[in-house]
Amino acid sequence: MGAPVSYDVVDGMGVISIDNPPVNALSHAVRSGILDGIRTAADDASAAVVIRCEGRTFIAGADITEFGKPPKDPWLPEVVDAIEALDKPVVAAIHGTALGGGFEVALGSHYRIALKSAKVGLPEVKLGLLPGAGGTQRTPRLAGVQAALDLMTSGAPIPASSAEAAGLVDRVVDDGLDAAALAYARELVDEGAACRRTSELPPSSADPSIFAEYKRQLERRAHGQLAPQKIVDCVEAASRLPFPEGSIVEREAFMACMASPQSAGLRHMFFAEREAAKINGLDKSTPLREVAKVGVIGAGTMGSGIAMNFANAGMQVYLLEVNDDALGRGLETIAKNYAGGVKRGKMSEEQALATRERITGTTDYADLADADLVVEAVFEDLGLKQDIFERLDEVCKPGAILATNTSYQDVNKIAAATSRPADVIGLHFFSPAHIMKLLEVVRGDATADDVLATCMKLAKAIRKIPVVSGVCYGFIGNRMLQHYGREANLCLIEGATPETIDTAMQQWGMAMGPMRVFDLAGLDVGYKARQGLPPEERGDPRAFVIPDALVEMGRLGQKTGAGLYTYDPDTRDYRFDAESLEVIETQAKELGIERREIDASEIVDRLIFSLINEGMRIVEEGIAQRPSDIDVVYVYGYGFPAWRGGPMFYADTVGLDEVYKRVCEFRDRFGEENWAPAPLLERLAGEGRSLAEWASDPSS
Ligand code: 3H9
Repeated sequence: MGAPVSYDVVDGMGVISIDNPPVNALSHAVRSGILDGIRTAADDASAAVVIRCEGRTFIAGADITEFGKPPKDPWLPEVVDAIEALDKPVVAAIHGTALGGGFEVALGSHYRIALKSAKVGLPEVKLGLLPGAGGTQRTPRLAGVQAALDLMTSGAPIPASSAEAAGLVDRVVDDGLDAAALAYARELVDEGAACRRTSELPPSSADPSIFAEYKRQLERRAHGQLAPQKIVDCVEAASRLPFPEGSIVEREAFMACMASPQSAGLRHMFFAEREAAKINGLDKSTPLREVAKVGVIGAGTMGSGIAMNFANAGMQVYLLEVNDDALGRGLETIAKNYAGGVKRGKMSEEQALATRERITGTTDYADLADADLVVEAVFEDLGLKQDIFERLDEVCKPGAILATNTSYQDVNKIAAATSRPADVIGLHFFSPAHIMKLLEVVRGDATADDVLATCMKLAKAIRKIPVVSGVCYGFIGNRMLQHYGREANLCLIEGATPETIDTAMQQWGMAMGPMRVFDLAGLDVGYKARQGLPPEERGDPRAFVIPDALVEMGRLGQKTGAGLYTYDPDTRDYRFDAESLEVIETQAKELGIERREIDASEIVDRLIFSLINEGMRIVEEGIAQRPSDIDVVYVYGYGFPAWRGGPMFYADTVGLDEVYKRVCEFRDRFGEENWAPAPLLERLAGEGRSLAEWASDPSS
């Protein structure tokens, strides 16, 4: 392998080229190479220097795989300072994305030129970190305090044109970046332009009260997270202190973040998300099927949202319903959603119209004859789904992928209704389907490799994060959720209130407490499912008598203005009312339960450890390919805090012996039926091994 950084003199300019696929991350070799290039340029006859990259992008940041390992000189701050200190103009030429440490290299350069299609950003916060190579000190000096805070605490990249407007980029070109960068360098030399050193600018002035206020806002938007708060401290330092002193504040804050479990969790999630897209045992050269035309069956909330995903990605969609009324309602929902997107500034009126027009409503299966993929999204009735698949088998062209959006039903039984089970797969979207990132891709026993590979690729095209699941009741996410939901309901009847449960879980980091989630989803959903089962199959009555009683009173949840909480019809503000409390107390009394105080730690442990225990079974059975896939499901589908790394990573941070001990305590208190420890948990705890160690060799 050649060196990842080269230095050449082109037209009298020193050119430092970085070629470190796939994203030119700042590995040790790259940092050393850039420093060598700068030192060479300092001593040669070049008039100025251009820093550029090969491949699809400018530097995408520090090499995340090196985090957690012993640091090796030169550190990035040293490299960036050396760039800035050079006595000849340095121009950074940006294409693709200049992110994190990559953008800091550009900020250390004296001038920045970017392709119009490029984006720049400081996304360290998404890894529980902050820019650690001068970014927190240089950004506010160039763009002002407010813009710097927004850029760094959101972590969202901005287009080159916005960066230019903010003073972070000097020139934007449509194409021909290399030539334009050389010409820019020549121009600077001819003009005798100064080596513009951002570190020499005075501290960026700001009203000191802005920082406390910004921190308060972050407490709401990024509750419990360390890095965003530390970013504010660093920017505050940049508004007050000379650069070298501000840099010391930055370094200390960076090290504190790097050592935090939050960053470890978020870094785990970064790799888990990318790992989830990989299918064990599947040949990388598996040919893919082409998907340009998609059919969606069912224009309810799910079907409409699913249709939007494909239309947004430029595909032609046929949305099928049984009659014109139902179809009209679905198309109306879609129109409303797009209008909302326009209102929120997500797309222009024209874009919304053009995208909507890619969705055609139909009541005729013949319109699906030439679809490359059909997604069924009707309600959860196995017989109905099997009828639909029988019909699809008759009308669809050979090679069409036939997918079901079922949340619970047996994909193998649905596939068996067709003469082509190899073409059948589960594509389980999460509500609202046009927004939620997660897609469970359910591999049936007969699903063909190319169908699976095509769906994984397609998921990326529609901007979803796919996770493969085997077939079982509820797949990965909902199978685990049953246990979480059961414990939440048991805490409720045993003595907690909806508020104490939700507060405990939200304080711990869940995006929304389970009681509000139940109300949002509708208490009638579980009620109807239970009514369809004989009483002996409904499970532990203590876990459902309260929601059932509320449903029978007409309190179905948010949609009827009351469920476990009552809701303000205009603001959707919620509060716990006396009627709900009465239902809870009456049901407890009827089952002979004496209600007691339940503290937050018991609530959190019961809910989270029940998830983990079931997750252990799911990995051992091979329903999930690896523990980290479960983490992706929970973070992107169920509002689990990413900074805790998902439930399985969290289990390792607690220690499996501790998790096992707690599960055994709950088994002894609450019974074997709900709390039998998963065999894998018991074994690994006994062996003193972590789940991560086991995952690296699951046969051991
Ligand atoms: C930082 O810079 C700290 C500094 O401030 C201070 C230091 C002192 N390192 O995402 P993709 C791999 S913190 C190592 O699928 P895309 C990735 O794992 C860093 N590896 O491609 C994957 O590997 P595989 C701040 C990295 O086109 C492959 O590249 N920077 C890194 O969809 C392709 O990735 C960031 O947080 C990395 N930095 O998206 C940027 N980045 O093929 C993080 C990627 O084996 N990166 N890989 O699975 C991204 O946001 C996206 O990767 C990017 C490309 C937008 C660049």
